[in-house]
Amino acid sequence: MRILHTSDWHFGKKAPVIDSYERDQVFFLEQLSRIIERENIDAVLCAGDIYDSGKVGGDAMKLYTRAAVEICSRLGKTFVVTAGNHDSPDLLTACDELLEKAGLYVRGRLGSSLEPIALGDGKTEVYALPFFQPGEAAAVLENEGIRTMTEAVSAVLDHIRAGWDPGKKHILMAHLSVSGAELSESDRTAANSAGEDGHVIGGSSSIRPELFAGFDYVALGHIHKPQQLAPGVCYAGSPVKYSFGREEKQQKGVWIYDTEDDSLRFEPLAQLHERLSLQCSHEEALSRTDLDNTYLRLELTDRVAGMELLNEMTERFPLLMEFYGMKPLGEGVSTSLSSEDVRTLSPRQILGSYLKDVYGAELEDDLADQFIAALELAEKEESR
Ligand SMILES: [Mn+2]
Repeated sequence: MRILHTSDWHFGKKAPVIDSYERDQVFFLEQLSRIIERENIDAVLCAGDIYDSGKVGGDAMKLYTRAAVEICSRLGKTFVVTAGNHDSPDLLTACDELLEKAGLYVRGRLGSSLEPIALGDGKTEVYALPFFQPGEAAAVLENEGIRTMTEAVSAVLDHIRAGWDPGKKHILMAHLSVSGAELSESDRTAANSAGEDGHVIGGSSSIRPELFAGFDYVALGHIHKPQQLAPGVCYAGSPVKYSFGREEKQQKGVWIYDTEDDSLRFEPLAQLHERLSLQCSHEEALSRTDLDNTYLRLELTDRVAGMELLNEMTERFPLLMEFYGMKPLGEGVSTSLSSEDVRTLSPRQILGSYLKDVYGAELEDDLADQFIAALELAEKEESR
């Protein structure tokens, strides 16, 4: 059996400027179909966070439906989906018994996921764990001693291993933070467990890769950077670059695991839009003509941010998602204006002196004009 492992699609995720990442996600689904056909994949596993939230709109649901119909109906493959922390288990598991007849297996809660899903070769079993809390494990396993997440995962895996047929291949799906995993800025929830170096903290109470001993392959979701933590223990990561920072340079992709020879391969995914954080002068920014198709975070190092400048940059870079002007000179820098100056100088002179002291910048005419206009408007409002 050839298994394709993906996760963290985050359909319905909102985006600045472009509203949603739908076009990027469609671009991913098209690549996914081609990979499934070309690589003779038998089963596709998506380890949680199909949706970005439990309250997604119709467009996101259509996209998921499109993926499921493509994989199960047109391509005739098995598709296993688990609920991540962003998903609504109830939304995902609607009509689940009917869907199984079509090859789509959905697991939303821990209780129903402890029984394996038998794949077509009769020799491979998938244990598809959704995101869960220690309390759920304590209730399902009737073990009140379970308090922490590590105890919960450990008890659930012991329970599974105690009941399985040792003659078969065992694949685990899970949606959680495993120690040592490298995080990205779009890992909103997992970031709570991050150390200063941007990795999930290890230690005695953390979920270590060794906990998964005995499974032939572990298909993880939750962390957005694709990575292999230990032999056969992998995060697939999100298929789309959802944040600036570390994620800009990541190679997105899916894992392909073959149960016949235990081989594991990373299949890269292309991006419809690359992402870039650019920190440069106004002049350098204007010289870039290659960024029309790039999600951009721009910081100009020699201009104070104002509406006029923002408008200029927005026109120049259609996919500008974040914009910053120059930063103040440093902590504790303040203006040299005296109270006498404030009384005697004109508003334009006061602003000019402030920008020079705090930013080291010259006052430009357009910014001064906007400032004066705003001031006059405020005065008019006040005198009404
Ligand atoms: Mn996620």
